[in-house]
Amino acid sequence: MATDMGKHAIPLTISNRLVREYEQAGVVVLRRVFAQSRVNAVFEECRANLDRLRARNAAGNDAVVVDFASHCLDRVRALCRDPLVGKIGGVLSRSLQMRHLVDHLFIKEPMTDSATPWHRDLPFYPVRGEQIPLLWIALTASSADCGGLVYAPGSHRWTTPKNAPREADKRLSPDDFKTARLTVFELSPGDIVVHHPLTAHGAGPNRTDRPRYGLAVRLAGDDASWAPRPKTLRIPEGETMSYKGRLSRSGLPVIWRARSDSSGVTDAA
Ligand SMILES: O=C(O)CCC(=O)C(=O)O
Repeated sequence: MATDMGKHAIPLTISNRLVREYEQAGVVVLRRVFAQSRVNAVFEECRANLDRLRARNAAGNDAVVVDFASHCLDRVRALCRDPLVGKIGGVLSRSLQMRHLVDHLFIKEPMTDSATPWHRDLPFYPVRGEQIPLLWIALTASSADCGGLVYAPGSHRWTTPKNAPREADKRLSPDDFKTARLTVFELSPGDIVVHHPLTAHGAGPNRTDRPRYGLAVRLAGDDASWAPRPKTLRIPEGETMSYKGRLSRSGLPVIWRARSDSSGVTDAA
């Protein structure tokens, strides 16, 4: 008799409806995935290490962007590699496993002037594929007034010559959005927005007296292959790989496998 030895249920139900919404809009939100107490502890860890994080700031302006905060902060690493994170990315992108590719901590302290320019993520990645979702985990409340992410739903499917993603066109022009319907999600700590690697997004400044912290966890699934190009993100775990190598040859950790997760996808709304 077959047994489920080695399997365990990850306590989160993701509906087929949400999977279809992700496929159509290229962006969805999941509410209260992580307990506020856990997310607050991650926020406190970041706050306590703010000077160290500022020293690694890749933003070049008054926002703080830290590549691989998971390499230096324990609670951040545990959150990035939580199987729940992998499951969300895996189920939504219909991948049977998920690797932790890279993470970025995005900090906008009160009265941060800098906006995040409109862009798509895929041209910045040294990988190719469709199953490369990003989970943006709200560590604080986030909304339009404090620099919450703004999305152009459906933009991952733009295929007209003007809007087609071009290698050289990492930054998108405001003209690309003239006819787009834009969405900003009001997020509480522990909520997660998931977007497709070609969904166009940006974020405004933080004009409030509240900090806005978000942890962007980038995942790589079954169809992701290694494709480093000039001016893409540096991912140390992939550097020994040959061009177009399978990610199974990289040191990138697998954080979720469908076959070890006994909970399924449900048709519940
Ligand atoms: O949080 C932000 O301001 C920007 C996040 C972003 O653009 C990304 O994760 O790709």
